Amino acid sequence: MGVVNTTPDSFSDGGHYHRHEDAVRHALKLIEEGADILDIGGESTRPGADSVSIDEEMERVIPVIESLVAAAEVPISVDTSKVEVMRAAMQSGAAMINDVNGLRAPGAVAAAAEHNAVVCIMHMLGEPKTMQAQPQYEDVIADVSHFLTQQIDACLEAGIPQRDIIGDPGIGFGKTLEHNLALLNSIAKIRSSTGCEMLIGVSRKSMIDAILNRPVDERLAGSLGLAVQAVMNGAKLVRVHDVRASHDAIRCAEAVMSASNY
Ligand code: 8Y7
Repeated sequence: MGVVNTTPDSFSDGGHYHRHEDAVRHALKLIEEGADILDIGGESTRPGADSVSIDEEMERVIPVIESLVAAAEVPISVDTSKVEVMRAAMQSGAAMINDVNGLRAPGAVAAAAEHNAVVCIMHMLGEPKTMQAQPQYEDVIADVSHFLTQQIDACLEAGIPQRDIIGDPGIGFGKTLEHNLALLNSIAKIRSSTGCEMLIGVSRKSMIDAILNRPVDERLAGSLGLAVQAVMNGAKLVRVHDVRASHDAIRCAEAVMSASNY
């Protein structure tokens, strides 16, 4: 899954892709680089970020989605927590809803079901504004699995088929480094306890800084190591900024994983 930001304040793209044409051009480049899905977002969810209005988010993402649905052959995902944006995106031809809020907004599950969306339910402790202030868990693996199971059950009840539901432990969303490492080391366990395929987002995240002490523009090698590890631990999808490098790293790791033993 390639990340397409339409946010002027996105921390990792420095706001270069906030204009419509730039976002579309960037998205098409990510497809050439090997992206199987594009994730279009209009609200920064970095720690401490302010939220944007419905109108502002619509203006950012909907024209980009419309252009990409017309120009691209891969499914388009909308990265939003707002029901209005979900609905507009699906009406514009998006196939998937990626919600860092785990479809907790009133009406979100129903909107996804009505539009036959594929959904990614992500776990987040608290809200982007405050989530990194002393996150605490009884048992991070059990707590995250429990939340995902609850939201997955709501989706199933609303008629979304199991195969269209993806889970995500939400790396960096209300988690310490130790929480993130434990979750990444337990992808297979979370997958089997929820019954869903897993999506993992680690690209350029601050946990790499916490391990290696690297600024955001020097986290590619760390991102690739974590992405390969996530796939080896059972992740089905990885959400990345650097599509070509991630594609190559993962394809090579997969070639070894699928080889026979002599
Ligand atoms: C994730 C995500 C972000 C993630 C899913 C960033 C929108 C922060 N991270 N969605 N979104 N999983 N499903 O660093 O880990 O890209 S935004």
